[in-house]
Amino acid sequence: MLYSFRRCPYAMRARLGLLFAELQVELREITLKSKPPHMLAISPKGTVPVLKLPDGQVIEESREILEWALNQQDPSGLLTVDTAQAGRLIDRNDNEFKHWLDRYKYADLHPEMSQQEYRQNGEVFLQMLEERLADTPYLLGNKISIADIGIMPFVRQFAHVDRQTFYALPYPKLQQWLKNWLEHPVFLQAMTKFEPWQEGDEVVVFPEG
Ligand SMILES: N[C@@H](CCC(=O)N[C@@H](CS)C(=O)NCC(=O)O)C(=O)O
Repeated sequence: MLYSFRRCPYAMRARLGLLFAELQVELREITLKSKPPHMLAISPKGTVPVLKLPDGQVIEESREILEWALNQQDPSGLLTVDTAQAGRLIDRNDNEFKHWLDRYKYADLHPEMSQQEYRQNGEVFLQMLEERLADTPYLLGNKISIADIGIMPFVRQFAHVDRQTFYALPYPKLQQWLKNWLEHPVFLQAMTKFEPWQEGDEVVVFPEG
């Protein structure tokens, strides 16, 4: 069972992992303002995504959910890459890029630097992604890997702070990579809308069908 929040990039990462792994889960959409007591009971840190497995094990880090899903089955070969390198890219995303992304997005809450400076700090990571995409359509080569789906939701969030500014930056390969992702059927499926879950609701499965 997955507790998820549609707009959360970490939850998107988990949902993308489940979809590429072709796994189906019971989905409980939440709102961050009103987290279900059962979610907090199984994962007191109170962040989404949270995955509870049938054996009772709880996975409460998006990256671990992504890795767990693809380790169950990986029909598209997202792990058929240098996984250590993929891990380093996701580390940089989570530890470095996310820091600047949050400040860029909520610059008014962090007046120590200007929004432009936050954006430029975030662009160090984007520049590195652009270089990776110079010769291949995906971050680790010619096919989608765990790095692409682990990072894509965060680049999307960065772009959507100010789309006009993002698409005017000198990162044509990255812009195309993001555009392709935004139209990718698996991403569109990951963004299916669900009503917030309440105790007593009928089971919702993800993906549907
Ligand atoms: N390290 C966690 C971070 C998850 C996270 O921070 N999720 C945010 C939403 S995007 C959240 O649930 N925040 C709790 C809150 O805002 O109350 C992971 O990778 O799963």
